[in-house]
Amino acid sequence: MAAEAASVYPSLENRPVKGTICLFDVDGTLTPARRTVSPEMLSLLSQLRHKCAIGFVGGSDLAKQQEQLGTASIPVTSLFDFCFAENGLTAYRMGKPLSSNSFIQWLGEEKYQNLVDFCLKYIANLKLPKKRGTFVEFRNGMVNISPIGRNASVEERNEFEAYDKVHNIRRDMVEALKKEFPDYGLTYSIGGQISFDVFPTGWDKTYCLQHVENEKNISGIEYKTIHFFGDKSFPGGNDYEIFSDPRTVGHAVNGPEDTMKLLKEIFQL
Ligand code: M1P
Repeated sequence: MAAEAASVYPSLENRPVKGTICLFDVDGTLTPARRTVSPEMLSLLSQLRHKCAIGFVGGSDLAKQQEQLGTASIPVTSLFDFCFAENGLTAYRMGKPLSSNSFIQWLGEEKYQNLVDFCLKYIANLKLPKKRGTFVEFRNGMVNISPIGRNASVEERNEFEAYDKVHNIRRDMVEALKKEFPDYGLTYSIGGQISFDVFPTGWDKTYCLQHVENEKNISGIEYKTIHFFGDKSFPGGNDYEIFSDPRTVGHAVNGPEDTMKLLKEIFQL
């Protein structure tokens, strides 16, 4: 998608398929896991943006989505009409920020420290083929916990993922957390390869839909058809809630190629 193309999209009110928006998960849907988007995908998204509104909704923070979807000279916020990082807790509409929310504000310092201390002790007692660094990543809207550590290389990630499939490290840790903090109102989501996300119940990807619904108060557009594309749309996956939400038309995909195939079929691109 050429940088200059961003300026020639019709305004949201003037898109041919006006009441429709397509929302995409990022990892495994627009890009291969943790990798960058292909030129083919960007070109298809650009074509789609001439027809209807487009947005992404990712679990990671905006910096990571910038790495995966944008370039040094192209901000990711110019490539989509709506950018929902951290499930929409950090949100942009037409390149401008919308109201944001934070996990620490919601949970409070004391409970947060109880949670982190428990996780670090639990991980200290785990025996794994490898441990690296950054076991807890504090984000605006959630905390991300990784038993191997977020500094793992791509190879180490793949190794952990395979190990976890057999030994259920993440599943067991999530069960232990649920047991320890039953009254914290938290949801645990195993979305990627090496970690799981912890956030207030209801702050899953459906959180971003309030911004989509609020569009009627901004431009007057009511998005009656909200397509969602995600590769983790199965129960327990981090796309499941928005995929199965009655407000969306959910599409389960098995990678970027599959997403492109579906888009071509649905929108005759
Ligand atoms: O978008 C899916 C997940 O991607 C990453 O997971 P992992 O590092 O385990 O592969 C994380 O950014 C996670 O928060 C996110 O849900």
